Amino acid sequence: MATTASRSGARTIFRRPDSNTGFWGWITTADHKKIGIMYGYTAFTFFILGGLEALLLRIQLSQPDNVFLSASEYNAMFTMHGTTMIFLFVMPVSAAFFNYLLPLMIGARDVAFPRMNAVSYWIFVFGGIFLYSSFVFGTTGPPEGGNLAEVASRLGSGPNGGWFGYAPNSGLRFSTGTVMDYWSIGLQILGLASLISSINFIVTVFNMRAKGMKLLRMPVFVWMTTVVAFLLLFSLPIIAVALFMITFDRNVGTLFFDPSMGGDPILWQHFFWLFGHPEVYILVLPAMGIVSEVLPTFSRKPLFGYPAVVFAGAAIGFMGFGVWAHHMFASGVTPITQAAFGLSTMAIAIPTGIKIFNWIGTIWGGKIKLNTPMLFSLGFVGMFVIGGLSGVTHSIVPADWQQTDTYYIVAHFHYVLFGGAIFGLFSGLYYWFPKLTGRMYSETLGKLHFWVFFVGFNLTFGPMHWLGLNGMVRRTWVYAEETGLGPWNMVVTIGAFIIALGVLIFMINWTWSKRNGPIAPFDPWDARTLEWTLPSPTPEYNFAVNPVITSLDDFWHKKYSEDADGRPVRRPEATALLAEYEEVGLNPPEPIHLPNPSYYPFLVGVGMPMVGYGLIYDNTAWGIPLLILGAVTIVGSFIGWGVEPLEEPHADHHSDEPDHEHPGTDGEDS
Ligand code: HEM
Ligand SMILES: [Cu+2]
Repeated sequence: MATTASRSGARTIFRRPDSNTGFWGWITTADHKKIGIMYGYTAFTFFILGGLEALLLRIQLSQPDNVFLSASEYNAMFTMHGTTMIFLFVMPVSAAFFNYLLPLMIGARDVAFPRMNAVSYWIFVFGGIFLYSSFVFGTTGPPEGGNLAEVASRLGSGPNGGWFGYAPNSGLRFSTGTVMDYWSIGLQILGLASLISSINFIVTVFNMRAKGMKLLRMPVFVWMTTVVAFLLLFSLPIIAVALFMITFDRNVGTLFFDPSMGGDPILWQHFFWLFGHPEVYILVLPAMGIVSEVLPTFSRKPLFGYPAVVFAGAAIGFMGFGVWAHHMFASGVTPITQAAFGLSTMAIAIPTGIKIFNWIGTIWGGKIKLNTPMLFSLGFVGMFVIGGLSGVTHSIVPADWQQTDTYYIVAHFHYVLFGGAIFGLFSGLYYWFPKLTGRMYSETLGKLHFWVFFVGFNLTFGPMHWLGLNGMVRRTWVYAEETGLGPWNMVVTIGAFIIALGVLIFMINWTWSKRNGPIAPFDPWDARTLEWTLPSPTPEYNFAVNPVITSLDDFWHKKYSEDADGRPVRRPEATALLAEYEEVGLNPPEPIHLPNPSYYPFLVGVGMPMVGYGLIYDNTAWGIPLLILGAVTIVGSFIGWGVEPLEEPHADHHSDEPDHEHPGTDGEDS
């Protein structure tokens, strides 16, 4: 049975939370699955917000000379739409997948640092709330010395400098209100959350794998998670530095990015894109990992060229750090720079092409089952190819001069991020739904969702290609009737509402099936990875007995052998094996230690916005006190956490022996 915490009392500041259930059970949990679920729901809430912002943008652009949104409202909407989708949806929902699945797929009981994992989540939550509180408290101001009276509604009081926050617009000279402080400090907080979890995932992958799971026996999803964690580890410090500099420029009077005082706004662009391009792979590699699990399962074949897919993923991650200036071809960088970055950008298409080739090889000749996860994965491959090809057109420098800052670019990156990342992530949501909830989703609604998405998506983002090539500029709230861009813009807006309908269908399916769907078996898809050997929903302790792995796709090989032509033949003993998994999985032979809940991760999160508000309002009487209180909360929580043992001594089962089969599960502290 799972550990229930005993009280320690003596050494800790608070009485230790001792319940794994109810409201406080969620707030204080250190269970990677619960944290993953909370990540998922929180991220999805932000997806709805980012989507509503997109719909407002599209209503405004549906006809020429529209007056639905003011310019300042439009600026806040597109900035927060982009910022939300990237930092508050795709990144955290990927973290949700990592959290829930990574330990299950490598045969571990939790991540390496369970409470640190909770810290990441709570910092993310409070960072997101802080960023969005700009709509409540933020102020926009006219440029310094400008006489334009700024009449901003609350809707226009979000950050408004674009998701890339280009200097000098984001500096104090052109943005005298507080909204860009919310942006720069908010992203700093969110970055911290991702940085902490990246370290956690790297340590987990390298130390917590089940016996026999060599690196090249890890599922591709785990591999892509690892690559993403390294990308985060190396790219987030770059934007952290840049955000510190802009925060200092705005609040302390430094002049890093102010050209009139010898600063350099182009420096901001280098910093931002040196982070920003790897970030694109951070967004899309998790989806590539998901697709690499789904395609083989529903093609009933092994992944074609596993080592090539893994290697290509790592190569994409590595090369992703050498292409950033392709975002700056129009900023006046030298011809040599343009040539070099044009070439490196073309080169990155090679490992990407390898992956696509391998996915097609996987489907080729397979016994394909077209249910919902498979449809979304196939959609991913198709849409991602379109986005990738238009991406290659940007690598040709003179062509990019025409395309940059037009809707052609907007079309391109939505094909990659929506057609790619989002389709892949939805594929994963359906695929692992049974493991998560213990029930099956409605296949009819799932397929309907896919087709509505597919049609809506292409109606929305397809026409943006020719709108852009016909001169429709990005980040502009109106266009004139004479441009003739009106009709296609109406089509785009209708498409956006069709996408919204798809999201609605998904939500209905999810909430209904979670309670009323048919009970899910252990292994509904006849899959290949370790999580499918576990009961659905996954029990708190994950593995009743630590698994031992002898090959890639170990579970599959236990169920299937091959005939002379290489076709899979079900082993006669497979049925008995599954029954045994069921029997053991639900009845662990020995009691299992689990990390105990803790208040401190939550409190670390609470401290973050206090510091943020303190920094912004340091000129008021309460600013500095709040900042100090926030800092004390954070540091105090870390100290409290430091003296609190990960696992309380357990009454009925206690062993000081480390678990040799599974180093790290016992005694490892965070
Ligand atoms: C619901 C479907 C979506 C619609 C209708 C939509 C619409 C738009 C539009 C019209 C713009 C351009 C605004 C402008 O330049 O004036 C935009 C920008 C952007 N979108 Fe989306 N979008 C959607 C989903 C997504 C998703 C899923 C992501 C990311 C995963 C995303 C990321 C971005 C980014 C990064 C920008 C750039 C913002 C900026 O220039 O600062 N969008 N979107
Ligand atoms: Cu790029």
